[in-house]
Amino acid sequence: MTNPLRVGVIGVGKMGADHADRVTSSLGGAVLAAVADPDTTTAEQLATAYGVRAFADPLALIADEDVDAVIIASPGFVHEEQLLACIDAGKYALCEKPLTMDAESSRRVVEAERAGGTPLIQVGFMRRFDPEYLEMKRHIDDDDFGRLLLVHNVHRNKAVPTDFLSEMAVRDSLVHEVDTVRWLFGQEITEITVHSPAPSSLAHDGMVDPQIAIFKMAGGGMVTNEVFVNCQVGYEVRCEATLEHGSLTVGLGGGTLIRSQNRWGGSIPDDFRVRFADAYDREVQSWVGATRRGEVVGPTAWDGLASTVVCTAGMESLASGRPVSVSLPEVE
Ligand code: ISE
Repeated sequence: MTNPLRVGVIGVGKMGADHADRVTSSLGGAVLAAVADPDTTTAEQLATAYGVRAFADPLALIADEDVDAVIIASPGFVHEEQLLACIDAGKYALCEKPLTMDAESSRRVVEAERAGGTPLIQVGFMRRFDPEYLEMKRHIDDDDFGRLLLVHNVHRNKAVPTDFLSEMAVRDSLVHEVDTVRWLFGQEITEITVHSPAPSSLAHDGMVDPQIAIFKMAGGGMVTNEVFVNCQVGYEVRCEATLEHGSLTVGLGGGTLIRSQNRWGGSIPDDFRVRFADAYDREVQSWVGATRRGEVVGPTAWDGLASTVVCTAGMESLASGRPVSVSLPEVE
């Protein structure tokens, strides 16, 4: 492909608007062609700001002949329909997580993609593009410190709205740790347990927050995860890997350390769009390059399916308090 990739963005919430901006202002090889959202007022505003077309119907954007490839940043419950339409139209898609809402619908997407004969879908697990995580992965793969034994993750959001349910801490937040450790270990998760400690008084009524999730990996390694989405402090994501001859930590905060007025410290970002801005840029740039070459790189639809299966088991464990075994489905 010699012409720039004409990208359509579906969903004009925070992530969609960020991606539209990214495609327009900071990437090479791509132009924004259109945006789509049933919220036509916001879609029109964004489209006018960038001088592109607005669609009320995401499926019409996917079918449009002047759109080469699609970024899906709509809510998870419409992903299946939109991904199937992309596969039908033979268009590459970068889809924000979760791939879909449950294991069955994720399986349908993977099967449709396989039946079409060409991999087209990348899932938006942006941590795989974060330089610190990439360095950790390189050390593990190069065997610099021996075998990977354990991973400890911390995932904290400053606060979430009152319609953010306990299950969403698994499906929408923990899903990143699920993908990250599958990638770091190069293995599947075979069991998940989600514990419900006494909740923070600042969690809204009925919300289990924080949560502690434990994963067992296929090779016998284990992973601990704290997910705390009303931590009040800011957005903090840390990951520590324990290996035979050392440990590696990601997310300690690499910003400027300020000493002033008898205090010292740095800053903590408000949300993931700031913490992972660079990773998102790299992710979307890599997707644009791969799409122009006719390839999919990074997390695939199968990775999306695997993470959905683990999170579905995680939500079951959250409800029962018991370990739940994970087995990935056969896919045709
Ligand atoms: C949000 O949807 C994300 O994807 C963020 O990366 C995650 O940290 C946050 O907890 C989710 O709610």
